[in-house]
Amino acid sequence: MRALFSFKKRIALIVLTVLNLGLATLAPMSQAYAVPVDFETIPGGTPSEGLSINTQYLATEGIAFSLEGGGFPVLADVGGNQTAFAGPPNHTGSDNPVPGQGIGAFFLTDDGVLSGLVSPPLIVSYNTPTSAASGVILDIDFNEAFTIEARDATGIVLQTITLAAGDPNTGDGIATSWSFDRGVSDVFSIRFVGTRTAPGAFGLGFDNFYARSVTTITCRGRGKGDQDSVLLSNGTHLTIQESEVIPARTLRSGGL
Ligand SMILES: [Ca+2]
Ligand SMILES: [Ca+2]
Ligand SMILES: [Ca+2]
Ligand SMILES: [Ca+2]
Repeated sequence: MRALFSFKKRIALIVLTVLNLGLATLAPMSQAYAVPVDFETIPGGTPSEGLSINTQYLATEGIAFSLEGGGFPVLADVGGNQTAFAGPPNHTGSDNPVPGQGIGAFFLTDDGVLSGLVSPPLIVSYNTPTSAASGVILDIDFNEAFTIEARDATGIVLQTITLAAGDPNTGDGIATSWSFDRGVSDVFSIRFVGTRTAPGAFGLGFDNFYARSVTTITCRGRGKGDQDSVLLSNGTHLTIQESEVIPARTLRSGGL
């Protein structure tokens, strides 16, 4: 019997047992799929305002960050110096989201300079392609618009998402969710670019980034000790072993 299972639900039901991959391979992989890149911790470092983010997530997520035209994005801290956006009340706050947006203490911005109406686009590059990604963009207000482009290996745009001020769940200090799930792993990079024509200053706020997602889990076994094959969105196969009897049912696999 075959079924599709939500990875999150499955992870609560099973104990992952690596049968055809080394443990060293699984450890970063399970971490990558279980939690987003939220910049509250940095692999190999400590988060701080202005910290350059480039290849810190290459080993764990298979991604690298850069700015189009050269250089790298930097971390912004909530509060403190204003380097990314003006939040509530009424655009007077310093890099502060509306309470409850799940941003924590740190997020990613562009060049860390809040001035002018343009900023260099953020590029996320993948070492192996993904089919899906999701995250949030902060403080889309005034007449700002963000364009998110999923691109192939040659930079051709495969899919575009546009987030514009005035859309549902946008506004001063709001974290606006975005996601794509193409069903085929053909995305080698994602480009984030924002525009604004209203007087003021433009800056990027980027957080809670799921770089990849499970697309399909094929379950062959139902009984304790049975083995299932898990196909991850990057094309990697994992074999898992049931730790208990799983009732037969079908669930759609959602983006993590
Ligand atoms: Ca964060
Ligand atoms: Ca700050
Ligand atoms: Ca804004
Ligand atoms: Ca604002």
